[in-house]
Amino acid sequence: MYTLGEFIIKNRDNFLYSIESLLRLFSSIKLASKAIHKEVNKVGLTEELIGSSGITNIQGENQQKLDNFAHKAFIESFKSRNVVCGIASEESEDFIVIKEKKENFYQNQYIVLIDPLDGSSNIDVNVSIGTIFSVYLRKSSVKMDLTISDFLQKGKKQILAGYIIYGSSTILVFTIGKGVHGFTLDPSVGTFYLSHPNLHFPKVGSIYSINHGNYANFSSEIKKFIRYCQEKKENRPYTARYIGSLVGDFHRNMIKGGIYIYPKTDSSPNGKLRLLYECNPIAFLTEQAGGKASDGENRILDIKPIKLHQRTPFVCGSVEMVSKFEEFIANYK
Ligand code: P6P
Repeated sequence: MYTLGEFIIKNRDNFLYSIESLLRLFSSIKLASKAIHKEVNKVGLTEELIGSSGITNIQGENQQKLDNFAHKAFIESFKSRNVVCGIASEESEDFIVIKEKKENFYQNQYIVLIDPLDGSSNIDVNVSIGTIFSVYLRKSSVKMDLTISDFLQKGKKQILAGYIIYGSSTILVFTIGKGVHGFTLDPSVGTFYLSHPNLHFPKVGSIYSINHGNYANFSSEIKKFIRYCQEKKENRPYTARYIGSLVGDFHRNMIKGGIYIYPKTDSSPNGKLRLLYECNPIAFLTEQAGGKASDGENRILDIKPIKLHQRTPFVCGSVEMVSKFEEFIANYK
């Protein structure tokens, strides 16, 4: 079985940039994800990382202690590997500049946008949660200071995207634009091994993921699509599966076939999910796995970001299911 490092070296020709810098990026991601894995697996045993931190984050959400731990773990690990020049995190209002050590002045070309711990309301109830990350090359000259435009790049400019799912096992899933591959952590040796090569969405599936609790707030076309999923016809009714953790719902749907929808609602007119560090990386993975990702009308990876924490309606999954959803949006608008 290939380790993550062996896999990257074996497929080095697939990466357009320095393989050393890619290995450094992954070294940072692995280091932080192992630290989070360790805490997630025993969160019920110590008071120190369970429950709320008492802080309301930039999203106006009640930050969990483990959110803060995960945020710090990634910041520190990217700093220590000296490969990233800037980070935008769900847990911080502004982007974070990482001062480059002179000896690597030309190494630190990478911009990371991250949701350090997505689905954290599930931490205390032992349901899968995840980290989602998105990587770009900086746009501004290395001789200049970073600017917000380094972070507000279209999703189609991503060079690397992925997630770590902390569930019954800890799996790192990523793409560099040459397919989607999953690596499972063997905690006994602290190594990620290739376990899911070339992950691919089935063209059509039988799972739909949406929060039915918002039904009263959905537009008429969303309600019609839900009723379509539920009617007895062809390969329907679909099965409803929604765990309140994007990474968990996405990972299952990519393997089994399905569609995940977080549309706009009365209370969230732009949807809930954030474009830069949730929808763009998941959309890159979706397309690389043969699926489709949009806001119901526009391809996610083509959306020009305006603000760091902007939200967007989001649908992703098996091509035929997403296309049918988009048909409902177009026909009943
Ligand atoms: P709701 C978690 O907060 C998250 O960002 C996604 O991981 C998840 O799919 C969604 O929000 C759940 O939101 O409103 O259905 O509880």
